[in-house]
Amino acid sequence: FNSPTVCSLPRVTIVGAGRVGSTLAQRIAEKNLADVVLLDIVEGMPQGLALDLTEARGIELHNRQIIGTNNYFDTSGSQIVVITAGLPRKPGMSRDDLLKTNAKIVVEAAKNAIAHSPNAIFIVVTNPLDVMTYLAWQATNLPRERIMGMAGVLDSARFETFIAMELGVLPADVKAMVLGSHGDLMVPLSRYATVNGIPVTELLDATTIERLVERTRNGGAEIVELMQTGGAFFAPASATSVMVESILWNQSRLLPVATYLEGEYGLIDVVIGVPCRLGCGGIESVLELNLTDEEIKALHSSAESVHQNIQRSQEI
Ligand code: TXD
Repeated sequence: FNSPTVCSLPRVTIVGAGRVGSTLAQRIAEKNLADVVLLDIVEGMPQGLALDLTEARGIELHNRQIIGTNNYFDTSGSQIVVITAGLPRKPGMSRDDLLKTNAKIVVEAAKNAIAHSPNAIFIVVTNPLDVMTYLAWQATNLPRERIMGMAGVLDSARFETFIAMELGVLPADVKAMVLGSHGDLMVPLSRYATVNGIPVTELLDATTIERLVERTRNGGAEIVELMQTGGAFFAPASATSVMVESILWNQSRLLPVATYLEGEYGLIDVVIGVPCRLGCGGIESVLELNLTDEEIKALHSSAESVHQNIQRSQEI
């Protein structure tokens, strides 16, 4: 045989080859979405993970390339860059406790990655999510369509899971949206949650729904408390892969995405989760839902806490 022709396949770079990053690499490769470059600051680690994932290709029946590296040069020409680099929470820590350390890491990662992939769409995963997305947006100077944060898809999946568990129905039949910041002030929209179109409010009483909302708000901490070392990573990786897929395959899915707001919902110069249509250009549009006064108030206090942390981060 002659050497195979080298074709240009979609490439996704994941900065931070920790638990979320490496699981995401596995999801992207095994779903056949793109070739993956896994980058980490720890020498040898991303290379080892990439080799391990590569050795599973024959069994998992895919042929995606997975590269491990410590050098941004190897990330060149990526269509999507996902930033998961940073520290995760320890028991008792809030996401905001990570602010200082992770701000430095994310800004540096975003600047390095954009220098090598000037046309990429960025998805930030590192906590505190909304602030990190804002800082990455500032550091890259990208239009808001091309830089976003993942949290709402995960928080919604958690809410859907708890509803499905309560009702004993298939999780995929439950649809819900959680807006706002990724933290205690997130805004699960119970009145829009359905089981195959039937409003959850018809199926569960208000006290039960409130209990499930509380569990959703506490979803990340519940796992941190159980695991004691690090936080959730399987569902976060799945949630991120859905956003990657919607962008690469131009699916135009309507998902809760952390985005820079320019007046929508009466909010300016802040990043929080709202429904966005995700396609090959990134965020194709931001949907302004009709919210009740109470929901708007909750969204605004969520935004206010992000705003305060953005201010704190600028003082660092
Ligand atoms: O919903 C969400 N957005 C989240 C966010 C859901 C789950 C996890 N969330 C956050 O993602 C979590 O709070 C952390 O801030 C990140 C990554 O979580 P993960 O659990 O993957 O943390 P790990 O396993 O510690 O991995 C972090 C990796 C680790 O391998 C470090 O060596 C690497 O990041 N790291 C770096 N890579 C490149 N460059 C720099 N500077 C760097 N610093 C650390």
